[in-house]
Amino acid sequence: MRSPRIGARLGSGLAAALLVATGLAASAPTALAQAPASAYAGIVPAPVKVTPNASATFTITPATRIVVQPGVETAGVGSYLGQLLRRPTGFALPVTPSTSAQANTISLLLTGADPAVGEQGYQLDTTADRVVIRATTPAGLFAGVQTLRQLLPASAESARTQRGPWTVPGGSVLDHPRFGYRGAHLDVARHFFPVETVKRYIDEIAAYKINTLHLHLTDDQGWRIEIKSWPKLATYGGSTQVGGGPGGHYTQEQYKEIIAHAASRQMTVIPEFDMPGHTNSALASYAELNCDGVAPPLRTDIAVGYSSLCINKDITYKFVDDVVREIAALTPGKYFHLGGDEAHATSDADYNTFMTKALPILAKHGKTAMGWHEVAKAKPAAPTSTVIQFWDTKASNPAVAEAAARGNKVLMSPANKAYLDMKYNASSPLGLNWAGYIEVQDAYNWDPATYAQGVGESSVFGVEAPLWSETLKTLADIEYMAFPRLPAIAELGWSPASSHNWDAFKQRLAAQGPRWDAAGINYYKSPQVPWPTTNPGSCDNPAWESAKIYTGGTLVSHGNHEWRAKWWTRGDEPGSTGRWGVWEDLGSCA
Ligand code: TNX
Repeated sequence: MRSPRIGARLGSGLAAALLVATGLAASAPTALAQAPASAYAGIVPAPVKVTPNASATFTITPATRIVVQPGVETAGVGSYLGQLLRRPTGFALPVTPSTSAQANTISLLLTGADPAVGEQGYQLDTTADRVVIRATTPAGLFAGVQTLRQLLPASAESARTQRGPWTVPGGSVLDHPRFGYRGAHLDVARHFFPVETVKRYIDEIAAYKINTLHLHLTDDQGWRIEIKSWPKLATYGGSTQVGGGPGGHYTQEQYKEIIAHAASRQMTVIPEFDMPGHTNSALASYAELNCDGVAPPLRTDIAVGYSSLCINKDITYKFVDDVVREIAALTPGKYFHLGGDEAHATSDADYNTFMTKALPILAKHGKTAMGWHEVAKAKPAAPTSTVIQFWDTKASNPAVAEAAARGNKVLMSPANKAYLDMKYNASSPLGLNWAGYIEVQDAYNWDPATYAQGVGESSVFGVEAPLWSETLKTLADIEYMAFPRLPAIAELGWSPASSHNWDAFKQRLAAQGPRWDAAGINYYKSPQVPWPTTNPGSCDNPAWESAKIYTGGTLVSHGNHEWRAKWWTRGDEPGSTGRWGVWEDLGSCA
């Protein structure tokens, strides 16, 4: 897996990636050969256009300042950039408002951007004495900041002060997304995740220009948010989870905290309340929601399709109205997801009745509906404003094609490509496999605009990577399933279709590995990706050897990091079991 020739292979791969990303013709090999193994060629998602300038390098020093266009929103992006860079550099990096770029600054400006950047794109120019990011919106500046991060050494991702130097290679980027919506979904119902875990996941996916977090807040096994008018939903319905653990729920204050954190990462939260199926936790909490007036027991198994709200009771719609009213009032985003999937315990006629009554409740509270693709079958048809989330494993789904023909937009999450909870292969320790195994190349090799029959580019709302949590209990578990596949889906959502190329992508992905190592992200080291070779012995410790026995407290170097054995270990590769595994990551050696 780790051959000494990887360095050489990486060099040529980077040149190939550069070729794709810049759109240069294959007839310019000399120019490419002269280009350094440029950080510009390693950016994920691939930018629309990069133009490295090997003769200039900007270096962040203790005197560097961050300049922001006057205004609160831009100041927010500036202070975020400051937070990112202060920890590894140890520099002060003050943020000062000004309308122009100055020497020894990183400037975030809302003026002068190439109009091609649109609402979410940016332009980044690095010369010897400054970095200037220009955009038309704070979201664009934020995207530019994510690109800048990837131009810095990997150790810039460390939470502890590192040595530097903090160089940004000279060059320019002009960039804008293919789709306006690039989402990640997180199931906090099957296993509950605390606020800090959700915030950390937001931070990790924002780095790949994901701009929407779809929170799956309710399911059979748990109701995860306080509803003041129906308090038992959270206190009882949220009191367990898959496997029988204690579960948990967010207070409305905590939900607002998640939304505010997402907003500071230019990300919108879409709440999902899955109905009329996937509702056992609600039915267990309130007997009156059941047709027979009897509350079922809480469930901690992973079966699906057995629960349904009682379609012909008025109280069901009072319940829907109360939930939507309370949550809509706390949710700044336009969209509200009503689930609608796998309602196998609801007859088609009842399903239609439910959607006919429930969808207008969303509109009444000022929200536009999203639903899993079963919603496309509802009769009368859901309004054309309803976004249909495609999760099929088959390319042919006539109901979705008909909805697209009526004018509904379709969010692409095919389960056999984009589901981050599917195992990578038969030996993956986590995940399910009902939609197949999804290696990194499978997650990457599809086109959102041609995948589903009858759903062309103009019908595609965007892409989303769902992460269901039946088998996932911790942040490390989430990270292991999301990385490296989430960046693959993020690239499908952001990068031009013309840049799509697995051989180039895997090289760019490889360049992310040291960043995840430095950040302490627990990723799957797919054998499909030529991760850079390690740099043994660059710390003042012996290199880790897989055959050796180590006792607790021993220090080794591995993957350009320093590690301390937490207890007796043999054969456990540092980093392979997560941040708090057998080895403690003491940080990058850089
Ligand atoms: C199907 S996809 C589901 C979820 C499960 C998931 C597991 C969809 C809309 N429903 O309830 O958690 O499979 O992969």
